[in-house]
Amino acid sequence: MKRTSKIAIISGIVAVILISAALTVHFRLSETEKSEIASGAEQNEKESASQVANEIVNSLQNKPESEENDNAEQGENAEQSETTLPSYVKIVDGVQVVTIDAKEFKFTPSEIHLSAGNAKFILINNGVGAHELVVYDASKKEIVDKAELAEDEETLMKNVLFEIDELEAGQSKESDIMNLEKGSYIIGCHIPGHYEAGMKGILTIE
Ligand SMILES: [Cu+2]
Repeated sequence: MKRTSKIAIISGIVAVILISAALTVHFRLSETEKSEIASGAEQNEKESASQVANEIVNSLQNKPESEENDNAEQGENAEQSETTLPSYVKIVDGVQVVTIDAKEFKFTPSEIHLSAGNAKFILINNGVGAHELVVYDASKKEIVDKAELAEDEETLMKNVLFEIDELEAGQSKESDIMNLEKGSYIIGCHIPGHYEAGMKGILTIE
């Protein structure tokens, strides 16, 4: 083989190596770019998803986002109520759903805080005997107590905000959805002796 053809072959090989190296670098770069673009898009998606979530939470609380931004104090309050939403409350389709556990002789929770508006209650009897839930305005305690003693059902019905009737052990029952107004209410189990034994609590609607 002539020297010139050897040089031509070697330089041909070198050229192929250089071109393939250049192509590899280019390909890897574009892969990196692609994944960068992809992760950027993912981030955007995540951001818009959390924005949507915030909007839903805001609409549930009937607090427009602009109002929150206009007033720093109000924004702070909104944040506080979000972070302190008690474990016994779940928001389902804009309704506050409160789950109360009843057993001898205690309601859990016994101090309930809700916002005015739609709410429903689920009573679960985790005790061994029967229990019930009666809710009435705190100012009507005397009337309700007297009516209880006298077994005056009519007066009771008039003065009670709502009740979930006697449940046997292991049963649970939910109330209707009610539009609750601000106020202080008493919750109690009115099966004889239960209220006195500690089956009572307060419901504050703000
Ligand atoms: Cu009871």
